[in-house]
Amino acid sequence: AKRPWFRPFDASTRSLVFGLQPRAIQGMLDFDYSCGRQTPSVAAMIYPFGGHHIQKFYWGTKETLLPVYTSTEEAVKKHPDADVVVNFASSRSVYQSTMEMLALPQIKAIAIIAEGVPERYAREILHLAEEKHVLIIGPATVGGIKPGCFRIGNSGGMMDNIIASKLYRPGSVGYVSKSGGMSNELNNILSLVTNGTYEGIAIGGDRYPGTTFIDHMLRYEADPECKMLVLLGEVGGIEEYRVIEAVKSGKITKPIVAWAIGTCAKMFTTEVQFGHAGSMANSDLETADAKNAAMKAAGFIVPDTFEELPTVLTETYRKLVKSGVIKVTAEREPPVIPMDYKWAQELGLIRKPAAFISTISDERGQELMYAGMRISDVFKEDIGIGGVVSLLWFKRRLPPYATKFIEMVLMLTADHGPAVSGAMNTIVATRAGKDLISSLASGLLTIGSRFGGALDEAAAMFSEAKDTGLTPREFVDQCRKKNKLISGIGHKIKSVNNPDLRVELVKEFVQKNFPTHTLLDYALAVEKVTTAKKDTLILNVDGCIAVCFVDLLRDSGAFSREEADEYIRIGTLNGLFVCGRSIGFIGHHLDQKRLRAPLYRHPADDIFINMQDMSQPRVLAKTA
Ligand code: Q5B
Repeated sequence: AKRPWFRPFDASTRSLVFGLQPRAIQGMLDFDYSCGRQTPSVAAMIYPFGGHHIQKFYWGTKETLLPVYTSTEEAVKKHPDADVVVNFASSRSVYQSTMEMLALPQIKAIAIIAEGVPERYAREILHLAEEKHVLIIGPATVGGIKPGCFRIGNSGGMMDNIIASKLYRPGSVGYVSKSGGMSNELNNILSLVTNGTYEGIAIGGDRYPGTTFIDHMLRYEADPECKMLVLLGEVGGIEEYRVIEAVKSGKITKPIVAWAIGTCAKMFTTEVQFGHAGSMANSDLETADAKNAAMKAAGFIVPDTFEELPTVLTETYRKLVKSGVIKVTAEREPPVIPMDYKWAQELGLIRKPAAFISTISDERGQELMYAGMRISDVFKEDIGIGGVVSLLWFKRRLPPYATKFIEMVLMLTADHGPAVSGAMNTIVATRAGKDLISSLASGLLTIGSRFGGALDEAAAMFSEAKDTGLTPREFVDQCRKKNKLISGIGHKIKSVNNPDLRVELVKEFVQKNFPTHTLLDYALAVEKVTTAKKDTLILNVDGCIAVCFVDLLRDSGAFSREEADEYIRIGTLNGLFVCGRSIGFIGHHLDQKRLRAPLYRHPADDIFINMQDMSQPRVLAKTA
């Protein structure tokens, strides 16, 4: 839409946002929605990295999608209705991106948000923008706001502020200030003592802003909808004097309420630099007092103190209402803007049942916690990996002999050579070119009832047999009758005559350190029966660890009987083998990588291949 020169933003303004600024964009869309706009004021985003994509935003209670382009040129082509860019580029890249924007005739206004833009760059931008008749707001600014129409980035603050200051509909007062924070203050004051803001621009605090007070004051003067002007100047620079000239020469005739901030500078004995780069008086003319006096002398309405600003605003506004310049219209109901879920939750206005419950660790506070224990205490108290397992698996500290036992198990099960199922799988996967995690997973997936994963079933079978009062022989006979192998019994190569020393180490530790080892004793009695049949039917490493762990769960005093039974029932103990053996599998993966081992192909002569010729259609004989 063609807009008059003095009105760069209206209710149909469409903009492009340079930079990924989802929060600011959501704020702009929420503002649009509160104004009753039919189309969002943001048409698209520009982000040079990461390729084309779309991002999702709220539009009222519904959702909408905005495209992200990699160049302003492309965005402009795709959105011929967008003539404003809100440029969130950093101080490093803002020069280049703004110069590119200025080369596109479709762009009529650019807000530059970045702080710390080198003054040389700011002046070059300013020069080219003047040549191209492009309105620049900034740098170092929040932007500005046109109530009921358009909001630049985060101007106006949070939505509750926007609603409280009635920025969802236009008022009659146009203001220009340097600071975004002071703009918010003005929006608030104007909503209380007048019919509100018509347009407000924060030109930014740098020494070379793209547009200055006079540029916006002249626009407001020309805009018939703007009835009253406010100039919030500050110490430093001479821009206020250009507005004074305009008033003196009759270019500006509308009433101006004005104040230059920084009158307190005289209370300091040295020169004062306020928050903005340009807010320092380099001569008497640039002091806030001199400016206030000059503005007053020129006929501006200048209060004696900043605190009196609302009073003079009220008086000026009332006069304009009385004289019929401002027609007071009926207020519309403030719009209801759906509150952002996170914000509402923070304010304690809503609650929602959590989808997940977690009770073992927490990283939300200052320090990571394992079952309520600070990570620093984990190290201070040197609880070791056994202690960490006891916290994260059982949510409690276990006695030292128990954590030592866990550590022993992890160390014992860490590896058993390259020939076992899991190591083989890891090696074959690695040699097929797979990465560490895939190769590890390939090995871990072999852990099951025959290999390494017999602990849980062994714990369940032995404890049930013992609890139901079966003698070891009755237990073995019963299993045989049911054609059921006893989990935890038997080994491919270890036997009575070639004992598994890992099992010997576990037995020795448990017999020496555990308060009781009833189930271990029972399992050893079962082993006597099975090895009498075949000497490889020993209590294997899975079985031995499993029964000892049941003894620990039941008799350490750290668990109730119900808890102990539950850990057996829900399947906990295979985790020990998984944990331990992961160390070995990773070792095998790294070993193969180091060896540059090529793709493995199993020799065909090692596979008995028996294939029938099934290539002809099969006709089944008909039965009578
Ligand atoms: N028989 C382990 O089998 C193995 C019997 C049984 C009653 C049994 C087998 C078994 C239960 C599962 C188990 C964990 C498959 C093993 C581990 C980690 C490892 C591995 C490593 C590491 C071995 C011969 C005769 C037959 C069978 C009978 C066998 N097992 N009777 N209860 N449990 N065990 N797995 O040697 O009359 O001749 O027909 O499944 O606990 O995985 O190092 O390699 O650290 O990596 O092939 O230590 O015992 O024996 O199947 O030829 O059977 O004994 O019925 O009787 P084998 P088979 P019959 S530790």
